[in-house]
Amino acid sequence: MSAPVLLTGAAGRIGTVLRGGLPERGWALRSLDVVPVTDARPGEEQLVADVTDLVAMEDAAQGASAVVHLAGISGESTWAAISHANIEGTYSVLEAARRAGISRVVLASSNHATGYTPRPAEGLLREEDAPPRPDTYYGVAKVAMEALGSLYADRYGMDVVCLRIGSAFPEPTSTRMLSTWLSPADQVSLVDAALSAPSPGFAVVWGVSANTRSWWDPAAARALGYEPADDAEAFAAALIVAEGEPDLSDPVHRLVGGQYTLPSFDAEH
Ligand code: 15L
Repeated sequence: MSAPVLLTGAAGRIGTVLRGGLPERGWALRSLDVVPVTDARPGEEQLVADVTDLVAMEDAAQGASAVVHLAGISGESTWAAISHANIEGTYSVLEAARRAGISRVVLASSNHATGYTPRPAEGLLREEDAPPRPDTYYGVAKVAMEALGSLYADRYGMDVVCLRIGSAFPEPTSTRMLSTWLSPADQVSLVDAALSAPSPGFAVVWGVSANTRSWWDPAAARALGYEPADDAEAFAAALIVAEGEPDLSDPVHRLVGGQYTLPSFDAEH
């Protein structure tokens, strides 16, 4: 068996999907979370640790071939909580990987790193045309994640792939997600590509399915070898009956971060 990939946040929503799908793509997993994962998959190693504990993470990283870092708070919260779990946590994961001699890290960034970026008047939005423009403290932590990834790639020669994930849910539940959905199968394909791409260096790519209504340029992710299979359009009719056609002058549809950009959006969401 090949050396395992260390998967942080393994008990979470995306972690659970990856634990199901990555082994079928040939990846052995060392699953880590701050809470125990409730089921054991054949061949899977399991660890309980807090990603902000650098000593524990150094131990966890020993002998791993790569890291997929998902752990952290998955939406808006207080500055104290976000800066600890999401910024300190990402630092600790990257530093532990470096000390363990791991040369590839895949980071779960988010569209909210660039949430206030408007939809282009025409054409698709490339990652390079969406520099940091966070919509929340959560988004600020994703900007810090991408910056830390850039530092570790440039300074230490590591391959660091940042996935600006859209809406990773079993199915789209709003008309915004007709553009931003990343299906479970495509979550697996995207991470598989980020782990497999030869020498990506530092890369930032959108994490989105092949949605008919997507306005985020898929070219950079595809260049890694990602081949999305799903399209949220299959859910469009029912969602449009419920919500109406998306109004592109509404910030929810006009800005990358959707409802996170609204003044009324806060840690309660
Ligand atoms: C995210 O980054 C969140 O983790 C998720 O809960 C959704 O809010 C998603 O973005 C989204 O933009 O739909």
